[in-house]
Amino acid sequence: MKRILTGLKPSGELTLGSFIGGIKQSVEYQNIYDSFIFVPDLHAITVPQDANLLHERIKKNVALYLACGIDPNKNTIYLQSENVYHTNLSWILECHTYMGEASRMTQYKDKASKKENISVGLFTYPILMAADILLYDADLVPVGIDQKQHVELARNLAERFNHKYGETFVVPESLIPKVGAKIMDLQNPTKKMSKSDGDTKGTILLLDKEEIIRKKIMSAVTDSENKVYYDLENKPGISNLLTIYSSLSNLSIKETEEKFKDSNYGNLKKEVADLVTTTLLEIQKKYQEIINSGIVDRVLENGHKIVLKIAKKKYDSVLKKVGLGRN
Ligand code: ATP
Ligand code: LTN
Repeated sequence: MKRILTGLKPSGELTLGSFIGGIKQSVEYQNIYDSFIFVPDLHAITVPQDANLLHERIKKNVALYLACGIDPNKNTIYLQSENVYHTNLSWILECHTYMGEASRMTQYKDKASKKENISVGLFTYPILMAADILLYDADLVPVGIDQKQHVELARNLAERFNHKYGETFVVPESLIPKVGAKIMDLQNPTKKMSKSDGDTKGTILLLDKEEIIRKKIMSAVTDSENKVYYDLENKPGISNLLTIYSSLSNLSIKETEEKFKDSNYGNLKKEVADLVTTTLLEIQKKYQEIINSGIVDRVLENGHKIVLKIAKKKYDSVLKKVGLGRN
């Protein structure tokens, strides 16, 4: 059975984008693949974090994974920072990464151009991500389109390492969802809906209250044509609403367009708001049952035990090949 591995970093509250572009896919994959899902908390500190909030969010995210349908019996669920082999392997991979290829990462260039005093960690994090993946021989890595380049880097590093030292790593492939690959900000639909950019007016959080969700959707930015059809370039706001509807209803974009072809923008927004609130209220109900039940700690303990063994074995073989340690 192929192994699939993914993670959502706890850099902010999980959003509708995280659900549609990430978690929802994983819920489907868990039935067909050997599934690993983790909290890449070390990735969160590439940008400044409040320690208390981060602690809280890590547990919250695991509870949300479970509430969204990630089944602990079908997934190995774990916390990255509890397993030192991620950072250990990352160092070895860093020493096999060229400055040129690391500098080409567009997400880094984009983020770096907008901020001052960025950390070295923000620059090297795709290499840590490669370690996250290669440590477990993952065949498939479901990610949003923005992360494809990072999975490419992991592929290149795996191939380079295998070529130099002999077969060591599985060369992973990214798995990009066709619909809902990118959910955009409701206020600025040419920008990804993000959990970490501070402004939450255009971002639906998975734990937002119903009135807030409705308000955010009803005030989504659209255009002045008042005709519903999918056109990413000229109608990014409407296309985004259609994408959200399509992803949550499991209708295709074509079918969704057809459904709303005679609707005005107000009606479309109302229907999208209904579907989003129904979906999220159900998740929130389960979340409330889980968050203080002790399940999260039990799941993480169990996952930790499993991944530590796998990671140690892989890391030891890497040390040996590279010539590190006493043999
Ligand atoms: P941020 O929201 O802080 O920009 P991120 O997307 O970089 O975070 P994660 O939350 O770790 O980081 O992303 C987990 C997965 O969910 C990634 O594969 C990412 O592409 C996907 N994802 C996150 N936001 C969206 C979105 N708005 N639309 C589609 N997929 C998304
Ligand atoms: N870098 C990713 C999160 C992430 C990840 C991973 C995803 C860290 N390690 C390994 C898949 C596999 C992000 O920022 N979205």
